[in-house]
Amino acid sequence: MRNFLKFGTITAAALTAAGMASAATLEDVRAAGELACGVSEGVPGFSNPNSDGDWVGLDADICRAVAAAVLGDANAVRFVPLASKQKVLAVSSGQVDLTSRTTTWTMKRDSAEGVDFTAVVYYDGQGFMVSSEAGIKSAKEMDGATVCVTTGTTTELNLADFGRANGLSLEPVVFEGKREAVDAYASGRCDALTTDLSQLAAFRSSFADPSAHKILPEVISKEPLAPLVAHGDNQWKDIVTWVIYGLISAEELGVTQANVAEMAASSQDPNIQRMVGASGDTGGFIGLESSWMADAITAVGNYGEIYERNLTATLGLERGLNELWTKGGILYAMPIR
Ligand SMILES: N[C@@H](CCC(=O)N[C@@H](CS)C(=O)NCC(=O)O)C(=O)O
Repeated sequence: MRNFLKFGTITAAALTAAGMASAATLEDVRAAGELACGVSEGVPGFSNPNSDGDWVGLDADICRAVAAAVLGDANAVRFVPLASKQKVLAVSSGQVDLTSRTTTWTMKRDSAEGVDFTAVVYYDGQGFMVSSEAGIKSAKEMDGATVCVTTGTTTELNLADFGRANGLSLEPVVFEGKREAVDAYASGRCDALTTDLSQLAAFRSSFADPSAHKILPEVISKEPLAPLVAHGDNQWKDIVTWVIYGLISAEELGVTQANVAEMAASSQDPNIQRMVGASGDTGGFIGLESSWMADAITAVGNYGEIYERNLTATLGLERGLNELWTKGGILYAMPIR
């Protein structure tokens, strides 16, 4: 009961703060002329500053697509790096308009922490990375191991569950930020590093000698990663959700960054016409211009192009579950009509 009350208070406070800031997020974003987008502290492939200081990656591109759809300008994004433990509060309190940052959609976050998740942009799962020298082939051989982990993540609970379910004593070594956790692992302070598999691949690729580290085969959890917005502004949630569905639908329909203008001018496919603003007014359903998706696709390409550019080309991540439902994956966008 005490927990329930305490929780209720936090939620109400978060909602009040968010409610004030977000009842009309679309108007706020238009007035500001920019989208405040919460990103990671740096995960290659998802959100990471490049050598010019520009944020690149799949999560960063989702924000650019939303800015293009809402403001007609993919560059009108203010990227706000957030540590894991800040990522939910930053959006529930209105500090950012949207968080697009390797965040797992869980019941507790979605229902009791003042935020709403939009649509999954990457189906992930948690795994382990160990030194190749350790000669370990399976996470089940890790009894007695120390494991570096970041606080405020789903990772901590999954690690404890996995240890208990398999009768393994796994000692968590908990860090406040990702940099500390990764550095501690790299310097040999822990036997293993655990987080989402995509992040393990990203961190491994950033090491001087990636082959000195290996990712174990076990996938110990479901980590559906999705951008999140403050609870209480349905229109804003619809906007972010449908931009994501639009990017996935564009891949399904063969609309690309290179052909979108031509498609808008001459496609005879009614599904394409509705999406790119050539017929009907799908943008109007969510308070945007009819060119909302044409602008987003022109800026960043369709989901497949975003994935290829950020995750296949740089990290070699296969599509796997993140392939379209028509090609054996589970990506399935709701119809735009
Ligand atoms: N998907 C998980 C974990 C994601 C996560 O943030 N992981 C840590 C692992 S090291 C992190 O801080 N990553 C780097 C970053 O996002 O800046 C969650 O939503 O809790």
